Amino acid sequence: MNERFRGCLVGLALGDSLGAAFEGMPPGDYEPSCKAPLFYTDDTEMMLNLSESIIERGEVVPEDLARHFIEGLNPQRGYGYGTLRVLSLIRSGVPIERATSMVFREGSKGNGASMRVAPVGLLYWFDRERIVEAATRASTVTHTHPVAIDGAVAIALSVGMILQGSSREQIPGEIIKYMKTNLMRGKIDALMGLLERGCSREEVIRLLGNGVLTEESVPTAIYCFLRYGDDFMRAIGFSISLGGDADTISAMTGALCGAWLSRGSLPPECVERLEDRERIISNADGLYELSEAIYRDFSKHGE
Ligand code: R7I
Ligand code: MG
Ligand code: MG
Repeated sequence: MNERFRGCLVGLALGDSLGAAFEGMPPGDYEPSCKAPLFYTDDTEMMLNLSESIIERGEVVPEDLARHFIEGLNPQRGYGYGTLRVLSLIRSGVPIERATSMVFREGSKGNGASMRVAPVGLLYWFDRERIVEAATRASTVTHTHPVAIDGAVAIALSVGMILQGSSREQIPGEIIKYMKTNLMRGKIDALMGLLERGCSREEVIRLLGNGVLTEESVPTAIYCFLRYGDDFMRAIGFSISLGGDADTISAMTGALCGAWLSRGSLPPECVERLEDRERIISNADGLYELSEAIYRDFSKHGE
């Protein structure tokens, strides 16, 4: 189990850093390469900030999470405009609930909440209701649009179901039950259809998307995992070949594949070159320890 936690966070960071070179590119036959050092972007940075806040506080505490996002922010890592703006408003004293609706009226529906949320699925893997609740809380510090929340819930639940030992086929049919928006229900339904009949890269882009919005990237990443999840580099290679928001689609694909395969099955020549890998692994271990304690309590009280 500990190795799956590590696989999930290392997989996310690998996907992010391998995809970073292709963010904003048109679709193409790109080869992810581990020959040079692998530097991560905002996707991994926010995941680390979220993990560290959870480990310190034992749960998702929005004010503490905002503090970690603000203090841990390196503006060179390619943050979304809305997220930067919301964090800057919070830093200047605007309450979180107000700041999140000052950039986009209904709140951002960028994929920034989904790309970082995997630690929540790890923490509460044994309890879907808790995953939904905590993923929502972890999103709404920056992303309050219902589609952004659905995306984060979908990724966190997928991670949780992998750890519960669900088969890959079971995952989309389960997570669709937790989607609150028709848009995300429709996209997850579409991805199930594509898995059944097989399809080209162009169809994946046309029907699921490769963009920065939640509905254009979260279903795509889940699709990449479900189609190629037994082979990490193949899954990441496919997600990168879609172009568009390549770092983020690959980060989410990588988190799911890594949880599925465990750390030992990730390519060692890539893990070796990954920036901050010790910090990433230590976060996975901290989450594992915390999750074990919560799980023991959960089993004892039969909650
Ligand atoms: O969601 P967010 O943190 O961005 C994450 C992305 C990932 O690809 C990272 O790798 C990084 O590159 O950025 O940041 P936001 O700015 O909240 O959302 C991303 C973008 O989605 C925005 O800059 C807008 O272009 C778009 N967007 C919207 N457009 C119209 N209406 C988000 N919400 C809306 C909306 O409501
Ligand atoms: Mg990024
Ligand atoms: Mg991105």
